[in-house]
Amino acid sequence: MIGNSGPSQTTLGPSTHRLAALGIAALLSLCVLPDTLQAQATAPAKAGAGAKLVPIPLQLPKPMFEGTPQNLTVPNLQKPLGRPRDPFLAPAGVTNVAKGKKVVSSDMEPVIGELEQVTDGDKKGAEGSFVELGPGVQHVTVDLGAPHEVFAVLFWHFHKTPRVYFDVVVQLADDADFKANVRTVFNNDHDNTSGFGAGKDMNFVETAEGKLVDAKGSRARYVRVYSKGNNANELNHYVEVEVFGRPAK
Ligand SMILES: [Ca+2]
Ligand SMILES: [Ca+2]
Repeated sequence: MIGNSGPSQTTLGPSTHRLAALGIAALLSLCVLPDTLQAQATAPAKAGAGAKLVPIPLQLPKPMFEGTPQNLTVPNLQKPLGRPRDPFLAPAGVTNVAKGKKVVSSDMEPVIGELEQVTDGDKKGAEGSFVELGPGVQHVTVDLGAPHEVFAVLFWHFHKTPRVYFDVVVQLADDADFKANVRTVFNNDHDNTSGFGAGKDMNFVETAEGKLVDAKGSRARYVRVYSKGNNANELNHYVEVEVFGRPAK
């Protein structure tokens, strides 16, 4: 692409000019390199050699507020990126396999809403688009119906106003009881108050982009997201959980 960078090259006669042009092309390709490395860094580990990686097909809801406020007194809080998140790459054909799938929870009788809303595709931040679960440690668990290769888990707790949900833990498992082959792919419970071990991930502010967790192509049928209240109250809210994957071979 850079080698054929426009009509100026066709007018170059003497070889010195051509060498100068090649030098510039080399410099330009060096400039491009960090982006390439970044894209590789976000690529799932188990994509397979030579697999074509493309951005997963995200459909984000409308933002409910501008920017990210700086006055949240939450420790270990991730700095806002200040721009849209980088595309997340996965093999072509990977889709949200959680849409419409069955959801169970530690609170089977939500305070507000129904558990079906967790996978109904409605990701709006407004009232009426979230499920409210009771206080303390709660989870929602999506049954994908069959084993899948899971590349990313994307979820929104609540994004009407800037909020931080605590002790967010994301797990994958082979069985509904989370006893077989349980893998933790995200954990920001630093002091282990939820009892899954001390997590090293950072707290984050909810936005319309949702929180995207790299699941690295892990094979699983069940996806569980825990939380333990938020900086505004002790309750737990879920707008949507999406799982980007494909049926396991
Ligand atoms: Ca929903
Ligand atoms: Ca904690």
